[in-house]
Amino acid sequence: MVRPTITAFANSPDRGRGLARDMAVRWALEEVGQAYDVELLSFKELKEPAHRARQPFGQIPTYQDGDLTLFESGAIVLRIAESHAGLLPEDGAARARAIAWMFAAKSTVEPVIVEREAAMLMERDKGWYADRLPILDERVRTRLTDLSNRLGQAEWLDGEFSAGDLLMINVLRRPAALTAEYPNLIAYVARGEARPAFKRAFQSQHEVFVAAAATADAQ
Ligand code: GTB
Repeated sequence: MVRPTITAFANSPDRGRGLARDMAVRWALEEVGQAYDVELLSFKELKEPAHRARQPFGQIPTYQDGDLTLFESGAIVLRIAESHAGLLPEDGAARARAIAWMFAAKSTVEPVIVEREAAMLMERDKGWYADRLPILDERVRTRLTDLSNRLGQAEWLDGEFSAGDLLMINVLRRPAALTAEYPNLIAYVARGEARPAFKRAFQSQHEVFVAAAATADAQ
């Protein structure tokens, strides 16, 4: 059987912390027990026509499985979850709710965190930064307070662990997420990170960083 191939950074700026979006795809593949190959790409290769043919925006991750080529980490995780058992409930209504949490992670929670992160990385030296950062902080807190209230002391967002939890936990792991202000969200992320599949995914992306660092040292 042909294994799917994903793409990831050859030199991830996160230095092996599992913050780039291939992490969610790796974690999903590990959860369902699907072996996979990884094609590592330089920043130059990302923007070349061969990669843009599979990812129009010149980004990672992508997913190739037989004739199917996909981009967008959320769509890839959904495809993995739909084509394997283990990441979406069998019951139709529960399945739809789990998919709603996937969309919530990617379109309701992630954008405010990414906006804050982008400002912290790229606007620090701008005159407006000191005024803008508290506004972005509050937007993140608005989302996380609601998420924290909904999760309460539950283990996962809606019953069993699902692809919705997987994507949400990936989003909450971003350093700009302010997750540290919410004890139940800290515990939720820790439960995700304790899963053997998460650990395997983390380890495999971390090994890419270790190997790249060793090569750089040898040069
Ligand atoms: N919506 C797309 C998806 O979910 O697949 C977004 C994909 C995306 O943003 N990919 C980024 C990329 O390829 C890598 S993950 N960027 C290169 C480019 O746009 O030229 C974003 C990311 C990058 C670095 C860190 N980090 O260093 O901590 C974290 C997250």
